[in-house]
Amino acid sequence: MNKTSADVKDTIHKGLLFFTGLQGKDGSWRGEYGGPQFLLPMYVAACHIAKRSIKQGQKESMIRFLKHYQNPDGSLGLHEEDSACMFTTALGYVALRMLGVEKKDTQAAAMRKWMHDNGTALGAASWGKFILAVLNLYSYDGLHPITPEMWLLPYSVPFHPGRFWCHSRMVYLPMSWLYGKRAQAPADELTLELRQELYDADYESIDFSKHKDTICPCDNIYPLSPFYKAASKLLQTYERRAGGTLREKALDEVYKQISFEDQATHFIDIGPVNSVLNTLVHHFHSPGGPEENKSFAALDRYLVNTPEGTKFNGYNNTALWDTAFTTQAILSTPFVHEFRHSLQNAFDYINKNQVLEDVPQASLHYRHRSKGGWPFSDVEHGWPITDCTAEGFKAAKELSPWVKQPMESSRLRMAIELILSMQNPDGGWASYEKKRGGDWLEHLNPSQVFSAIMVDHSYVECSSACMQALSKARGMFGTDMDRKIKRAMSRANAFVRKTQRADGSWYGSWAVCFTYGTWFATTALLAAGAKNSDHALQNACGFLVAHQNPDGGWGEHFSSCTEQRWVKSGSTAVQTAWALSSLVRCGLANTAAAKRGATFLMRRQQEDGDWPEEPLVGVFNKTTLIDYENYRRYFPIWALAEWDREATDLRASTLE
Ligand code: LAN
Repeated sequence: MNKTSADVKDTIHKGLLFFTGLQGKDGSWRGEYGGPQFLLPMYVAACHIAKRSIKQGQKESMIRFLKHYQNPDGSLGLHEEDSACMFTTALGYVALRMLGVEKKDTQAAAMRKWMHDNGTALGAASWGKFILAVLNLYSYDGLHPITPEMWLLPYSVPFHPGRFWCHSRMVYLPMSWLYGKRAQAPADELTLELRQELYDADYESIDFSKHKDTICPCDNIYPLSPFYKAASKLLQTYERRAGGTLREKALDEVYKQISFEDQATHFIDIGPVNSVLNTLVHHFHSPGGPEENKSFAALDRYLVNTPEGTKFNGYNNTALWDTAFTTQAILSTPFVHEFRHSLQNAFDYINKNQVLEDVPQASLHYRHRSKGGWPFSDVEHGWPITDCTAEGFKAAKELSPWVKQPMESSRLRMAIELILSMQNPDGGWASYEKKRGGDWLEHLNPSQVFSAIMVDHSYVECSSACMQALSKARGMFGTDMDRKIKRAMSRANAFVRKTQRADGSWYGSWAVCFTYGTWFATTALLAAGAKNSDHALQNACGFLVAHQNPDGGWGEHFSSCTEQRWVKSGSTAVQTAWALSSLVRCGLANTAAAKRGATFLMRRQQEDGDWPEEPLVGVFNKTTLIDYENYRRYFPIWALAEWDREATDLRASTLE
């Protein structure tokens, strides 16, 4: 099919008509955020433990989800596209049974068979064992200790939990309370049945204390380190004697921290896992009390009905992130005027969802400043993130000429001050906070299925977003600020250059993979003033061009993330958009490679203006895919608009 340059604008316009139709009343865009398969089972477990009934229709929809992604061998994966994992299969099986699926159901039977063929639930990764222990389907003796007294250590101790990456910190916090109490649901009839179904020996005869390290090979993605095992031995000795006033004091402190997190986030909590675990803590602390009720009410916000059934989202929503990117995409097109109402509404959302206050007594709760930041979702959630702050700032600032009342300069300034306060000594930016502990802490990672969860360290994506925001803030807030920005930029520039790989690419941590990392990194260097002739940029573009598929698109497989090398796959619109935008920004719009990339994006668009669903591209902790539903919509629009603006030589010619 021959496409002409008029078609590019047509593609962009059709894409915008479709996508602006999906904008919410509050001005935001938000998408499905499923992917991980351990979240819904945890929620169902919490409902079972607290005896919260789930409506019949909802139950059926949850069952549909759990069955939909079952692998042909009967197992469930860690995420929707993953092969077998004992952690999720065991929890998924338990959830199905709790939702009313019978033992003899064909799909349940296939799951059970897979578990039994693969060593039973005794081989589940540690979070699986933990949830089973709370359900009274596993013994606390079979867990590595999660000692709450750790929270009483002085912060100067290099492994104080307050130094952990906030997501791990906030997951192990309620785990330590539940562990310290050995909180366990009373056994009911279903528990007794499940005890027989999950294991191949009589439950009472299993010596769980011998199974701390039992692990199914497919769950042993990151084996426990000898260092962790040695630390666990020490804690086990301690746990034999733990109790009395010290334990009480530790549990009190942990409970205070949990309550603080609930208050600060309106019970949404930082993420899906601690929101379920905090709910369980409240249940065991004051069953049926107001905290338990508020926690359950907040959990509802994570549930989402999809054609594949009810999922439990990986965050309360994706609104700020999606809205900030969509805004920038629209602003890059020639149709800004036509869509200005949509932009005004988007601005209102961004404007309303900036965090304007620090949390009270931040340091007592191991919290960094928040004032001026933007979260991933909304201000109610309230945890600011480096790159969300940066994207929020960029969107808000660039919208200024198009909205009735631009954001006040003092508020934009607050965002820049927050970004500056979060720069790491290595020049980069981490996700939520500054890096608080040494890399050696990763040896204490107990999860077995996630990598790099112990400390928040610098990421090229977060760093790039911050650098882009800083570069746009130049000249806005006076000479003193400009000096600070200049210093920060030069350190950041060095960080980005240092992390470039020998092949010219950058590794991306939060999406698959090198197209994402390279898009951010090249944009960062340009923001820091690099010229197109810069070797780092030329090498990056060389890398991208070398990996273009014959159909003109780019596609890398999820295993690029784990293997840390380009693993080729069929072209996707999202990855093609990242690659194309990188080439255009580096001055290569007028090349055959860019033209072929753009043509691929145009060909891929559906009649209705949307782009077809693609394999998941969001990632966390190297192993788990997560769905950024709207990436396939705004990134192609954005990349095509950038290309259309720059590709002067090709404008008149026909695109094959
Ligand atoms: C997210 C969601 C947003 C994401 C970006 C802002 C896109 C990224 O640029 C930085 C990292 C961040 C904030 C991120 C980190 C990991 C999260 C929080 C998630 C992928 C959403 C869910 C995931 C969380 C860790 C899931 C729970 C699992 C644990 C291992 C604690």
